[in-house]
Amino acid sequence: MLIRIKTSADIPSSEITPEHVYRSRRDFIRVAAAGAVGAVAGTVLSGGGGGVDAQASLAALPNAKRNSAFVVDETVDPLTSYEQITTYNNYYEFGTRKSQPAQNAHILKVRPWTVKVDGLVNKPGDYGLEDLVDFNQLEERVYRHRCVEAWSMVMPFIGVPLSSVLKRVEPRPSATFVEFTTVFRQSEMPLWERAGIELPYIEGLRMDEALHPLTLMAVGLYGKVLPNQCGAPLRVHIPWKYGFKSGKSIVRIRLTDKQPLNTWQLQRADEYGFYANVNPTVPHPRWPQDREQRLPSPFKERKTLMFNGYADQVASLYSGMDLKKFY
Ligand SMILES: Nc1nc2c(c(=O)[nH]1)N[C@H]1C(S)=C(S)[C@@H](COP(=O)(O)O)O[C@H]1N2
Ligand SMILES: [Mo]
Repeated sequence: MLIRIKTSADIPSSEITPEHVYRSRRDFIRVAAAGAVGAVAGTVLSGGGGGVDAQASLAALPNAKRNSAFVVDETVDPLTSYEQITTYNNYYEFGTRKSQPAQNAHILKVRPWTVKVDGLVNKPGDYGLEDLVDFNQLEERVYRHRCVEAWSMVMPFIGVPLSSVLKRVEPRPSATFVEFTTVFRQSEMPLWERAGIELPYIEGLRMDEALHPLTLMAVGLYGKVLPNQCGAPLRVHIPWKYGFKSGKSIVRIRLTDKQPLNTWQLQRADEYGFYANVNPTVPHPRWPQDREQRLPSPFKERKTLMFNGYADQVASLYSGMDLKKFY
């Protein structure tokens, strides 16, 4: 335990902004302290074993420089705490309750990691993570993240644009969509049968959405590699879309000329579409979408913005489309 505490407090500093380092240090120290209390009490804090403790030893990504073109006004959108981001998750393969991924996702082996790239692409193959993502070009970006369930967070991700990943594998001109398949290993997912959705989890983007500079392939959070419950080691984040588009722990990228059937659309097509653009004017059939709960607030006191506040950058992708029809 002592060793763990020392490791977690000894966060190597980095080129990330000072407030950020301060904040992540403070959060890690808090997590480490909570872990110590759990150990003293004779239980693992998470109850499911090791989740929170494991985070304390995540590798730092010290070379990621903050890209000031992709940040938020933190006076309006303060960063959500590391603790909040990593203990309130949707990752149904590890349990459908928000607290369960933090307890169970550590079982997933994320190293080594291979991503199969196939379909309409000039350089198909099985790529190691480092062959797909240039770890010398990592950027830190602060993105809003809004779930279709109407809660939201503000997350300091580290990653590279998806466009840089696609450039390496050379999509053919005929490729008009990208499909992501996420990891499905029953032996490492004790609760998979209770997920209630088809697995593996599948998501997709139209090619112009995939190539949009906002679309991020994330490998890190708060200066360190992604914790498993947040989608380690590779997760896509499309900040103007509902969170379910952000496939976690991606193992396959397929280029295609047909619109992929994403998991939630397959599950309930009348409730979840392919586009899933954040849109306060189009209610979900069972609840409105015009307000949101910015965690940890328990209230929906914030107005949801069109395209989650990214309308200036992305509205043109959808000009002429009926967004009530293409929800
Ligand atoms: N493989 C997989 N990816 C997934 C999910 C999931 O259940 N399985 N949930 C999605 C949903 S609904 C949301 S809101 C986000 C949640 O990301 P977070 O836990 O980092 O907030 O992950 C998305 N990616
Ligand atoms: Mo979600």
